[in-house]
Amino acid sequence: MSITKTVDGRTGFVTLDNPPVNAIGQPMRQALLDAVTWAEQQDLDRVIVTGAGRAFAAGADAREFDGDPLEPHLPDVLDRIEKSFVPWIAAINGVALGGGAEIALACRMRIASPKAQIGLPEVTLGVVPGAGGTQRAMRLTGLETALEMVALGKPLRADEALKAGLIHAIEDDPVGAADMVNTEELSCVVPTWELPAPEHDEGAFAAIRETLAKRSPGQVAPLRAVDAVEKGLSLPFDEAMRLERATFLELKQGDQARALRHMFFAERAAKAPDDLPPAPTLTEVAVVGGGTMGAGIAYACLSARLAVTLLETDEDGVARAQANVGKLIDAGVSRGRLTEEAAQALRDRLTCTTDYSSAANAPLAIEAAFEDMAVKKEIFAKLDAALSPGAILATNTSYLDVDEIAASTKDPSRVLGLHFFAPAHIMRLLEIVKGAKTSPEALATGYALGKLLRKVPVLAGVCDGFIGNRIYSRYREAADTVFMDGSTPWEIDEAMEAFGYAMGPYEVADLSGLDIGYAARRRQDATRDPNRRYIPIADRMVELGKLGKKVGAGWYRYPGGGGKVEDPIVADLALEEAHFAGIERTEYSEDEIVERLVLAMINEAADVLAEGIAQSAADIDLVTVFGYGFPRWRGGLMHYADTLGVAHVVERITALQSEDPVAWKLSPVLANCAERNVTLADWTPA
Ligand code: T1G
Repeated sequence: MSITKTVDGRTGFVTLDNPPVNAIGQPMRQALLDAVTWAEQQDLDRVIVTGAGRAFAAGADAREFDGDPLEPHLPDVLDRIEKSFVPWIAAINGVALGGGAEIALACRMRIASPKAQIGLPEVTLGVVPGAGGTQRAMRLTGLETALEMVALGKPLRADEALKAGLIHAIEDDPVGAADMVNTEELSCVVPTWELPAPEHDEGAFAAIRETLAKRSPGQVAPLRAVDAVEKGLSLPFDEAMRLERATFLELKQGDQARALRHMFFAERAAKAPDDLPPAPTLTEVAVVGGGTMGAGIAYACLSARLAVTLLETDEDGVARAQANVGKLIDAGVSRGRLTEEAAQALRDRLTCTTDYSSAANAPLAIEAAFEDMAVKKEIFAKLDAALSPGAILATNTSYLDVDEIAASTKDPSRVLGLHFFAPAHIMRLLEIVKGAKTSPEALATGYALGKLLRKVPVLAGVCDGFIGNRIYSRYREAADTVFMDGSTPWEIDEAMEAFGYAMGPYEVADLSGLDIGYAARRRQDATRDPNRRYIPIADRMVELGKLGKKVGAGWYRYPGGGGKVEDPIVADLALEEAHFAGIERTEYSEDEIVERLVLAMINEAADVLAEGIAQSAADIDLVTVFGYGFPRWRGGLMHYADTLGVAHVVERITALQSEDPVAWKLSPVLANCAERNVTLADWTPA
């Protein structure tokens, strides 16, 4: 299916019909082109184009972008529509994005339903609009709105689009309204391409480029979209269209577009495995622990319309839990995300209590208590006693052994890990940790919750740190090694921010607290390889009470006012420790810092794959981007490794072995991929 065509009187109706969101592939482009000729043979005074189902059109079919462009090309189709003697009206019934919006912009008129959205999000896929978005939008809305649309990719709601001049009207029935437009009036509407381009405005271009420098450093497409608009101001329309198209074709083959397309589809592929039993319908859950994580999880569940019984150990805990969730609800209201009525509905669905029997009917309980095995076992024993034998019991632990917790319950098959990331109601990643005895039903319940909360679910096996924290621990170790051997936290953070992280590892550690890493290292003392180099600086920081921003000083000092300053004591610590260790410190370049930290993560991630802790390289990409801030426009850690080339990665890690053969022991998966000349994306256990 691609479009359906009907005639009623002198009105032709064209419906874009390619479920689920009318992506515009080659068949639809051909059918649209044919429909223009068809319409010209029907004695019509208009064609109304609309979308079947919930969308008008989601844009060009991004699955075609890896291959050569297939005719007819969308700009040519839209040129035919725009210049036909039968005027087309877009009845925008839902989202009109990318090429979908461009179809609408090429129509003579645009009438949208109140819930419609119109946007040019191509930059989120690493490209620019390729069918007139950079040239037509500005002719309708003026420069500032058009620049924001093409460079930031944020869609306009119908009311915003009307105000901006992008559409002519908002109607509950856009198709019916389009059919009622006075023919005379319709014939007087100037085709978009004939409208004058706006005057050049230095300030507008400077402003958007300044915004991009802050919001999307390193990303190419937004800047090129702005360039296409700017160049279009002084070119004939057709020439400007050719320049836009050339930019689109160039970018779609580039690393950043490939990376962003990879993330787009990987995120949508993150679903419950087909072989799991049908997901249960969840209407209520129990959450144990009303601290930061528990309150965040409870708020996320309340926001997904679940009833929540939040269990605490005593009345003080109950009051604290109530207050923590209440704060999140109030913040939702103050930020305009929740009406007071909606907020009250959340409050009405929340029960905070010490009485576990209140949760007797909950099909799922999520434990989010203190990270101590004894505490967790005690909680699971109480859940075992209070909930039904079929209830699924989940722990939010970020590193403790899920199998050990499961073994303490009557039926370990009901136990799994649901590892949320702080803030739990905002971070999209959810690691679904499968214990040795976790049943398919338990996993199906975990995925069902993840879907309800609109999380990105990733299946993880049991090991210290599962997927994300295990890779992150190696990242931190590599950073401390570079620090010990020559760089400063400031230099390391700057290097990783230049690579694309919003924040470097030292600033992140100051935010989360150095005591967390300290506890992790103490936990690993008993099992750490005695031959593995150990960097003691972070321990000394904790022993000095430098726990991070929460105490005003960690790797940096926070003298108030929001900024951070380097702390000479920290640099002295490194010098002292390096002296004790007899190390000749090195001045690492930014590239050398990035290479060491990223290769360390790639090597560890390859071992995570080798051990079956992660199911695929794409899953590791989801974890690193949605849980740890790896730059999305690099496609996630393993996609980035494939961009570097596995052979190059192996060669560089091998070279680093001369510095430390233990830390740089090459993962067998990397060796295997290099040997078989396969990408990490395509790696499967032999
Ligand atoms: N191409 C291919 N498949 C697409 C697609 C697209 N543009 N958009 C969605 N899908 C698939 C998606 O993979 C999923 O597949 C299913 O549709 C439902 O999507 C020339 C060059 C429209 C807001 O960037 O933002 O036009 O998993 O789960 O949550 O200038 O999809 O079911 O197999 O996301 O309701 C520009 C991308 C393209 C918009 C709906 N357009 N899509 O969200 O459903 S470039 C975009 C979205 C372009 C032109 C340029 C969302 C949505 P599956 P979904 P949803």
